[in-house]
Amino acid sequence: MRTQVAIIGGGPSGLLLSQLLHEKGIDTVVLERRTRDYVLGRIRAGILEAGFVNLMKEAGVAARMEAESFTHDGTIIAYGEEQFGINFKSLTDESVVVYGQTEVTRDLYDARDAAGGVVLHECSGVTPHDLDTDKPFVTFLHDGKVVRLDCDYVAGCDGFHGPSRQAIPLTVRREYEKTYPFGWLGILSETPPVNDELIYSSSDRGFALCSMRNDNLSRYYIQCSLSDSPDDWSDDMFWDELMRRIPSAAAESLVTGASIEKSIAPLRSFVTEPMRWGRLFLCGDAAHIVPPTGAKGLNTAASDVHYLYHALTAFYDGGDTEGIDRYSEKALSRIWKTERFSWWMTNLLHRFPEQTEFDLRIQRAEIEFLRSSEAAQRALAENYVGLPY
Ligand code: FAS
Ligand code: PHB
Repeated sequence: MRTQVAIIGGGPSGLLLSQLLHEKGIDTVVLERRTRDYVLGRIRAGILEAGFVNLMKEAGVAARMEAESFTHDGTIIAYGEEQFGINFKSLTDESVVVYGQTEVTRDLYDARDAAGGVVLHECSGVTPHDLDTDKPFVTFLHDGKVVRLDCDYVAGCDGFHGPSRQAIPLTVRREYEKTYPFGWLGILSETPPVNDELIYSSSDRGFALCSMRNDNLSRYYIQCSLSDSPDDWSDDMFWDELMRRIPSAAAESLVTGASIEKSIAPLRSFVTEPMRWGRLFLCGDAAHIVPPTGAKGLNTAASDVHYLYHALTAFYDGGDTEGIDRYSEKALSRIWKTERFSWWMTNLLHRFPEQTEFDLRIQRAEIEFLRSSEAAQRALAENYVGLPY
């Protein structure tokens, strides 16, 4: 087999890159470890920046998103019984879009199918080779056969646990990590959202987030212990705890129901440098992870895709290698800013086991300063709607 760009990973990063390159006549093959149903069964992000939406439009995959998504002009920050709104639209003239990652991934799979794209599922032992030569290739097992895929470039879109990052020698690779002493227990329920905007709530019992997918599909999260498992939490226990962490007015109007998905995600900040080694480019969660507090995971994968898509297009169109040579530097510059914002939002809103009374007073003062300062709200809004690519 041969292609121009071998893409390891059929999640949103890999699929969006494949579709964008296809639009420019650049051939790709996507190698995905899991079945399509498995990939589509993951419930993850829900908030898209305008930059992500524009990339989906550029990829010709935005029709259903534009028909079914919601635009949110702001969000609510709650602390105890207090709450205030942050109006993204008036502060930045930008908004965000509510549309689940599952739907993004489904739309991208459908577009690859419609274009006759090659997306191979249940590929095992995917291994990139000779990345530091001008003849890289990838080997993998598929349908019981060992396959060799020759290519010009390899895009490592294989998430945090994939093989691509490990292919960069430790003598070259630098990793930066911060883990948090808690996770997020999330549920999906076929109930109307408690509010028409998201509620980020900081309470003495811990963080809670009220989000949604549509007007009858809600997504809720509560900060939980890393030793918890979803089975420790019945639906009733979840709803009781959520209601104790949001303002009573919201709790009283909360419509509860059976969970159709329940999972726990650990929180981590992680960046690997560089994001390019020879003919390999890392993209998305393969290179960086953020705590989901700022809704930046999927959106930062999108800016990586933007830089890599333009770099490869410039190379194939006219041999220009400036984008390729500067990919890592440009992607990392934006990545570190989204890491900072996600870290800041997480520290602002969560309870940490080692917090002293002084720390708690400082945390409250930070929230009250945010409430009182247009400049502080504009800083949050600029980051939340998405920093420029
Ligand atoms: P992904 O991990 O989505 O995709 C990588 C793909 O590579 C997967 O399909 C995987 O099966 C495949 N792969 C892995 N190893 C492979 C191998 N050896 N061979 C072939 N394929 C391989 N972000 C938010 O903004 N908000 C959230 O609420 C949120 N919640 C999250 C919850 C969880 C549990 C996780 C893990 C992440 C969450 N994220 C959230 C972040 C998430 O949305 C990511 O940013 C997003 O999935 C990034 O997309 P990809 O880079 O494509 O990585
Ligand atoms: C979600 O709806 O899944 C979601 C929304 C905002 C976040 C994180 C997750 O910050």
